[in-house]
Amino acid sequence: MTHFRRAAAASAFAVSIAMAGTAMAQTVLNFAHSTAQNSHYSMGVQAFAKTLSELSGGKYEIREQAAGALGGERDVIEGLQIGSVELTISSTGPLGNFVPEALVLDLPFLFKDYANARAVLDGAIGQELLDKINENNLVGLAWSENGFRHITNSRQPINTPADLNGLKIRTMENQVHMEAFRAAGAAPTPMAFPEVFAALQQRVIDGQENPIPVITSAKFWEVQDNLTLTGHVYSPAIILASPSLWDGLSDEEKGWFAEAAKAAVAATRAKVEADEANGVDLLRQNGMKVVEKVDLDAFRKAVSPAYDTFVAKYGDDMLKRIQAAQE
Ligand code: EAX
Repeated sequence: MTHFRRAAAASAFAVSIAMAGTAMAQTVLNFAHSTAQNSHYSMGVQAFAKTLSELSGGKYEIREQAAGALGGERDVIEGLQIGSVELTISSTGPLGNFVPEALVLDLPFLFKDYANARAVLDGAIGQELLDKINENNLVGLAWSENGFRHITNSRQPINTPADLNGLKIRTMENQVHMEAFRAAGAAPTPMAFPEVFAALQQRVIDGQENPIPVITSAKFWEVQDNLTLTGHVYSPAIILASPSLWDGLSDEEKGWFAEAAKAAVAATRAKVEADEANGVDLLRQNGMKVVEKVDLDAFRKAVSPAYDTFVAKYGDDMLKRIQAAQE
């Protein structure tokens, strides 16, 4: 059954409940994401569900669709646009395909640390990008978090960019990331996240890159031997709603969803912090070899052509403003 038919069936489920008995009058909304149950995203969905149920007196119930149950992130975002899915938390990986202005966020080494990234996304620049999202048949509820991305692989420890040479590294479906890894000498292989574990297991690809919360919740130690802590990209996540859901809400209800999104962001960020504190040890305990001392300047230099390509295509206005906001 294709993900669209699955989503359509699930949405029909939401509608049928409402018709079943006016007394119940409950609407069940699908909230999809690509990571495992109880991952950083899942904590956000659970907080969203709790807050929305409380504020709506049980009128709205969230049905978590974890681990790519409704398809990869790009599929789900398309589903939001046609109304077959109601809510998602997604990385910005595929978002640039729908909102090119958001691609700036995927430039490597753009954000200095979590504090700076959160401050920029919670501020005027973050709001401006949410407004751009709202112009593209999507509803941006809030900026959440995926985390700083690191490289794993099953071939060899990666100490320098030269060690990436010829490695087939899975990237998100994101032109900035593909350009960065290509420039660093790897063979970037764009792929939806739900396909990554099997592709690593079957050695179709050698490696991938993700934040610690994703590497741990996906148990990548089962298919990867090496981790290099490059922190090469701060990966935001975005909480999105479908316009067909949003346009049917009253102003009061829109306030409930906004509050629920705030609770979701706080829960996800807290889980990211916990995973950052304990995750590397967990990966080591499960047999991964970890390269911690990384020549970041060498990696910055190796991926810098991605900036040239980006600026040539999209200009440097927003880029300069994000850099200035961190000074
Ligand atoms: O958003 O595709 C990815 O590598 C993402 O980091 C993952 O789906 C979580």
